[in-house]
Amino acid sequence: ARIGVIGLGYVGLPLAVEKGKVGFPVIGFDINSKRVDKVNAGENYIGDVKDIELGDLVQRGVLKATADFALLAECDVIIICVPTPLTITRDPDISYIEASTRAIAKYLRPGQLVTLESTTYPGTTQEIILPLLAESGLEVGKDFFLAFSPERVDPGNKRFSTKNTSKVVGGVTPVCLEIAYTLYAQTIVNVVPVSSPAAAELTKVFENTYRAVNIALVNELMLLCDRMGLDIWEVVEAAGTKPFGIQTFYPGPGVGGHCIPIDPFYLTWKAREYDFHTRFIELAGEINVEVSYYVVNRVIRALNSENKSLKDAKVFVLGVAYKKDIDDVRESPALKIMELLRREGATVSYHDPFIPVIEPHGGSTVRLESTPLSDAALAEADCVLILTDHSSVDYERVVEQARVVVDTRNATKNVKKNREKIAKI
Ligand code: SAJ
Repeated sequence: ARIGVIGLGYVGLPLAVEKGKVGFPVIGFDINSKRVDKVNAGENYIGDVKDIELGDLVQRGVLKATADFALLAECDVIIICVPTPLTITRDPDISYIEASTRAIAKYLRPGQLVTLESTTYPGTTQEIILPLLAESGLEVGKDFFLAFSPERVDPGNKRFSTKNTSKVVGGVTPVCLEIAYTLYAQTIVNVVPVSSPAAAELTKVFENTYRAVNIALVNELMLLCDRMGLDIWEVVEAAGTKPFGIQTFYPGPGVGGHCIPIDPFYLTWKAREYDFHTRFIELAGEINVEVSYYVVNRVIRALNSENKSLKDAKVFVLGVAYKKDIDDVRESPALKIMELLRREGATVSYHDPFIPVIEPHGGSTVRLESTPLSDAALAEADCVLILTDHSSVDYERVVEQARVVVDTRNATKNVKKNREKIAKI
């Protein structure tokens, strides 16, 4: 069976390589011609994909990329892995899913299986995709087959890959489920069938909402611990020793990435259609946003201890990626925090080994480049602010050179000397 993957991003490209590696001929579709050219030149741009594997598959003609969606007609299986962001009013933006589906409908032919993998609100497959495909006149479950199966890749996770992460699948009809199940079972160790696409859609949004609310819980405790003079990091670690106990979450400067800050809003948006107000989930979202403002407060307090104010202070941020050892700055709380500091009159620079440049984006028109980590850069800052705890940074040196350090990730936990300089959230 020839497989078509629409969307060659952090989900689609690893998936295309996985399918290619087990022998399926794969066509990758993307509207971004630069990406198409890179893939066809064997040039990898996704951290979780091995350059050599991509290059080999392209070389052997197993995998090719195109922006010509007419080639969808050649595919027996079509997997949609396009982004599902929020609009500026923080409503679900499924325009990429709709555009992909319209392209598929144009070339839909008997025998094709279409599966959606993008994270979205429960009901998308049934209410949006199915009608668009049915316009072709073909009948679902008879002429073509439709399913939803969420991707669960955890960017940068070395232990769990596409292959050994259980795969949940929901089909529009029993035959759709059976065919989708068979497809996934050929390359994934454990496939978990559920009764409908909506059940599979909700499973995924639940998983990420679960993370968001648990992160909000430790963030709220972090705010309380600050007032009680307790160390939240010690408490979280100790609580983690409960047998079969809690999954350990850590406080931070806020939540970033393309999933955790976004997916819960897909659910709360859909819930309103059923006159249901997901208060708990929305409150968690508010707390995860509030902590970014709290970090600014901690910087102000650290500067005050040096008889300095935020105005005209030099703040040197260490780590802007949305989480450690990741080269992705999307929705990173660091962007918001640096903007807030600048608004208060601080001069903000940053160092991040994974993020050489921050292009102007929604929050600010400033284009920033990563400052090389030097003793001078550390010493001349009025405050060093650790927002992401990349493993490659020498925190002993950071604390030694800095005047004062605000650490939002407990990155300095192993630092022995100069601990009086560290303000831990
Ligand atoms: N964060 C905390 N405290 C924590 C955990 C995370 O503040 O205890 C922050 C991180 O710093 C980051 C944000 O939350 O800014 C999201 O981190 P994350 O690791 O939960 O999220 P992603 O988007 O990198 O990956 C997650 C996957 N994470 C894990 O399984 C650990 C998983 O939920 C999904 O497979 C993936 O999103 C997705 O694509 O949906």
